[in-house]
Amino acid sequence: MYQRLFLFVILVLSSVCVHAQIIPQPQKIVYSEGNFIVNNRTEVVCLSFRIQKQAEVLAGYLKSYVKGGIKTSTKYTGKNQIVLKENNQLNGEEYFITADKGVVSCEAATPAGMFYAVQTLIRFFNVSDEGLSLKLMTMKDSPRYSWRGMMLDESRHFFGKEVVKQLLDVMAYLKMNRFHWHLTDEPGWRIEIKKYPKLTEIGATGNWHDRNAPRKFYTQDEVREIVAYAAERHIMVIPEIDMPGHAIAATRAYPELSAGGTGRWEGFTFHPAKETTYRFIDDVMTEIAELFPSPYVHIGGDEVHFGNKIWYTDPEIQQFIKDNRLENEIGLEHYFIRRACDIVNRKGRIMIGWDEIIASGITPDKAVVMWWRHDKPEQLTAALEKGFKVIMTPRIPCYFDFVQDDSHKIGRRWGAKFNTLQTIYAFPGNISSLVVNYSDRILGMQASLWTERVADVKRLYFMLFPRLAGIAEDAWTNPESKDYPQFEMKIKQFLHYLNQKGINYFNPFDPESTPEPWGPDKADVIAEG
Ligand code: TNX
Repeated sequence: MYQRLFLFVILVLSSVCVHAQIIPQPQKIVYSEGNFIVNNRTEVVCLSFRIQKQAEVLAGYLKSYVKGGIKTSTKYTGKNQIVLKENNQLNGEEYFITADKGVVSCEAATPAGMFYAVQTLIRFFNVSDEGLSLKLMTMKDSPRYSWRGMMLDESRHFFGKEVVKQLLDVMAYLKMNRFHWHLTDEPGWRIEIKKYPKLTEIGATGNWHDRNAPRKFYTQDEVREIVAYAAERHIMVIPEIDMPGHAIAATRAYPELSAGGTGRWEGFTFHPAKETTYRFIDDVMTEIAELFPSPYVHIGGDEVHFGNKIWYTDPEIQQFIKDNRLENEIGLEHYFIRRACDIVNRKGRIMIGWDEIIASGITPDKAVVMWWRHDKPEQLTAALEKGFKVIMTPRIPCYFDFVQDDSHKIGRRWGAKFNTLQTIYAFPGNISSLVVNYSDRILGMQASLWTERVADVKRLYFMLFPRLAGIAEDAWTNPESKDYPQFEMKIKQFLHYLNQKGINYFNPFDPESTPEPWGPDKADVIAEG
């Protein structure tokens, strides 16, 4: 008797798990009684060439579970079939799945939508000794936001192609679709530019911890390989070439492009008053535009005031401000951004910049704003009110170089604030009125991982996981379909997935089981505001 009861409880529990197994949570699922059983007479039917690849992915998956294999067909019979069909009524990434006893159908308007449908379907099959089955249901799903991103800083530390590919795999698993690649900054320039070979001959040496670390960068072939790998997973790669500040790696390679300066800030900015600088940017952008099909190119634009002291005294720069009636150094900074924007636009791309660009005089048709200063919500308001499209990545809670547990010693804090899985999951609730009022201007959000204090892969994954799953669900799932206790259950399964892939993570349910990986330097321990 007790045994039966026990079995019953297990069954009920496992069906609860079936309901809760996927991140991000689909917008709507309605289950009904019964199962669709996959056997060796089941056919995968594809009704359109455009989505053929997804049919192959599905058939490939099913084959490994069904003795005697799976058939593919192009004829609809309505009996024991899994049907993939185009439905042009749906939006780009939207998909429907209906499972009844005779037919499972997946519908989407685009290959991206069908990619998500098939990935989802695969994860809803129950695997048992008898084979595969699927609980009967209808699912309607589409993302809340079109920009579901992750930024990786590979200038401070370089991780390389295999790591990036693995990250792209996990992103796709979480239905994330934008990889923002921070490729240049102070320690290293990480992308080959044919016209300026010294950028990587000289500029790629060193990292945040070690000025003399061996050269690390991506060749153009490797960039193409990664862009293609991402595209197969419906992920767009957006390069960032940071300017006019954070330019030390570039100015070390080509001192003639530097504005000068001393000590820590020597070469921090490009020379804003020299035509050669703008010619350089134009040339670099020509190669960037050839390599990246993305409609966007990110030009940074952040934190210029940190390192542009020399602008205030350099006679050539001061003369330039006068000649061009730029008023002051901030006017010059804005002039620089306008020129960069113009160059990017002339390559046929929309510029993205950090939220400093809002006041530069560029118009919303030319650029998109990335809001990062959580302590300046007025920047978000200003961008939206001016009509800019905005991507949200405020430090709190989207910067993953912040610690995720109070016991952690390496990484940032903002006063008492840091970024736990739970605070990430609550986003963007705290700014909801803006988010609602300007919903059509908010492209979405991203996690941004700066790597000053992330020197190796173990620590990289520790900082990213499982928090990235929080951003994935924030960006995909409407608030009314989100549920934190259920999300925590799914995170436990996500940790299993990471285990299988050999990917490191922080376990928020048992912090002691995953001690914080130490950085290479005692100075890594920071608790700054
Ligand atoms: C600010 S965000 C920066 C980065 C740092 C980061 C560290 C931004 C546009 N600039 O250069 O790496 O803080 O959290």
